Amino acid sequence: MPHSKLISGVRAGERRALAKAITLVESKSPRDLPLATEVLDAILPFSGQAMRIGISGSPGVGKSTLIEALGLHLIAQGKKVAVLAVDPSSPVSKGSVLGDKTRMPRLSLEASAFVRPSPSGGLLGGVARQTREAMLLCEAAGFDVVLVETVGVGQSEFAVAAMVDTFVLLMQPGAGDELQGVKKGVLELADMVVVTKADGQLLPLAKEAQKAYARALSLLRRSENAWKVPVLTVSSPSETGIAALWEAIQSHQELLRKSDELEKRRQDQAQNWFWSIVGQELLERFRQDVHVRKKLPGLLDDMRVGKISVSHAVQKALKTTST
Ligand SMILES: Nc1nc2c(ncn2[C@@H]2O[C@H](COP(=O)(O)OP(=O)(O)OP(=O)(O)O)[C@@H](O)[C@H]2O)c(=O)[nH]1
Ligand SMILES: [Mg+2]
Repeated sequence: MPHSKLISGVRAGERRALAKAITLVESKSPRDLPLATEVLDAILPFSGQAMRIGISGSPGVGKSTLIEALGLHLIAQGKKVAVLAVDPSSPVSKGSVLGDKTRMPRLSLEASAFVRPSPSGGLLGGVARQTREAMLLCEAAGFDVVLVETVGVGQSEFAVAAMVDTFVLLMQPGAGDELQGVKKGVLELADMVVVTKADGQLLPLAKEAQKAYARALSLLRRSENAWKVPVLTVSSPSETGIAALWEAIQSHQELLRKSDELEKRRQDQAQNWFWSIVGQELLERFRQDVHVRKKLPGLLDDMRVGKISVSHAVQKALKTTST
């Protein structure tokens, strides 16, 4: 497909063009980079109008089931919903979060939904960057809401929080030690906390967890704005709490928009991405540099046996680069 057709196809909301454009920005081939860059630049003026929402939580907490329920709720309101995933831990072929479509069987079939699995392989930085670019493409294709699912392993919550407006953290119902599984710093990222599986035998535990998180959050200081992080409960299969969750997301977005914080948040995020990509690329160039590759093993050996200090080894390595 010539790139002008690809761009106009994305703009017209054609799924095939959108899928192709996403594949292009996911490509690891240097040959595709100029075209990918051109497409991204062309669609950029038409991006930005969607609500960007991150959905995170530990494996099996109920992210996909909740996204399916929330997505269907939004489609019933006439919205177009895109779902993307950041999951560097499992290649798509092994059936990752979204690769396994059965997890969102109904949403995947909807004409107003676009469900895209995580790009396969690669390091978190690369996967997250491709997801962010896919998000821009979905916006240019006219999607009103972009939901980004990420499993709470490694640093992926941080990567997703850095590309969305509203970051939703899902928690399991559990007795007593609910807070144990929460990674340090992740609770601080949350714009809202949702306790899942608030049904059947788990309902009392979910209510207990809700109170515990509300207590924990009241002890956290968040200075940025007047937003008070709500703690909600949902039961996705019965859609209980889904409408309330959507209302909370809308309230958060309204607050961001009213205070001009949305614009600022997105600008800051773009700048942070810039530096993070510069960092990744420089590191990669350094690693690939012919001189570095020749000298590095010896340098590292000297450093390991204590012949030279770490900082001396760093200075020497940086001096060997050809750039
Ligand atoms: N009872 C009940 N079960 C749920 C609910 N939400 C999810 N489940 C079940 O929990 C299991 C995991 O749900 P998923 O939605 O796949 O969880 P996930 O967080 O997307 O999992 P990963 O993507 O593998 O990390 C499935 O068996 C769901 O049927 C809920 O609200 N109530
Ligand atoms: Mg999932």
